[in-house]
Amino acid sequence: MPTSDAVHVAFASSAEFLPYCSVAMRSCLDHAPANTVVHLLHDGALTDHPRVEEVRAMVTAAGAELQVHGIDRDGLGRLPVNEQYRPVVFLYYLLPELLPDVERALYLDSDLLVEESVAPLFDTDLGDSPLGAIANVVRPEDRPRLASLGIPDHRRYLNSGVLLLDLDKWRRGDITSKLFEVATRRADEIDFADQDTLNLTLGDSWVAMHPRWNAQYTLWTDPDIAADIYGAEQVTEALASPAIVHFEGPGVSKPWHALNTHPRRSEWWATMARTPWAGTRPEDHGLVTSALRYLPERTRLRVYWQFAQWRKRRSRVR
Ligand SMILES: [Mn+2]
Repeated sequence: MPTSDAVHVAFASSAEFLPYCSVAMRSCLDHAPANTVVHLLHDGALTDHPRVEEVRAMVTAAGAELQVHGIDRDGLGRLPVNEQYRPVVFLYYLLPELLPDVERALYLDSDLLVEESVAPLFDTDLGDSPLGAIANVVRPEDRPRLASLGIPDHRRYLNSGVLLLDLDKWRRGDITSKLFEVATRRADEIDFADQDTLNLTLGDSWVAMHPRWNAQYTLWTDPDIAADIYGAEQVTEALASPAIVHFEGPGVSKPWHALNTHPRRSEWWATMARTPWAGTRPEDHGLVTSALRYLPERTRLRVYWQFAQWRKRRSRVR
């Protein structure tokens, strides 16, 4: 089939995240249209990685095609990276040049679970905008930070976990260069790597899509705050039938963590069982987290946090 009619879905992964990325991929393929091309972006860590061929076999068996794109990390310049954000999070910025003949691409994070076909999302009318995205649920305590960055309306701060890129418009507007320029110049102010940079660079020029396409964890934990962003009706719809569940946030927010309690957690593990990483154990699975499961949720997370701090200090001493 001609590549121009294909649905292009891009993921970016480190070696460490490859199992989680493959769950996101697997869930996408479970509902994929026949003409799906999956793109796996990496910063060199997956070159000759023994398990990439297992991922390819999974994608091919689902009737889709896998294209792997290795990017030389020296070419990325000085980026606002830290312990949580590695250069790999910026790789989707390069999609317009990696896929020069492709008109649009969907970028998906590795910490999500796709629940239905992404074809309608891929076909979203973007009008004159270069990007479709879903607003981030910004908690009140996080809003002053956005204001200090120069983002006046927290409802117009996008979450970068699910993005629809009009690659032609990105190429025409040289958006990739602008993003790297902002990321470099404002590196000291930027906390949320690619996401802050995208918001600072694109400002208001993105189309807000329905939150069911990027149903963030905060919909479940803070539905009232989410209603302030999307309206109560969209929150109800997203919670009732999320099309893509996004486990954003650190540590225990991830479904692969031993202390995660998201309602879709077991579905995520059932999907993991159908990847090359079937049989993997939860992160931090052990005596401590097993014991902590008996505590009420609030206490459990506080005690776990103290335990993690203690463990970190101990490992520094050694
Ligand atoms: Mn994410």
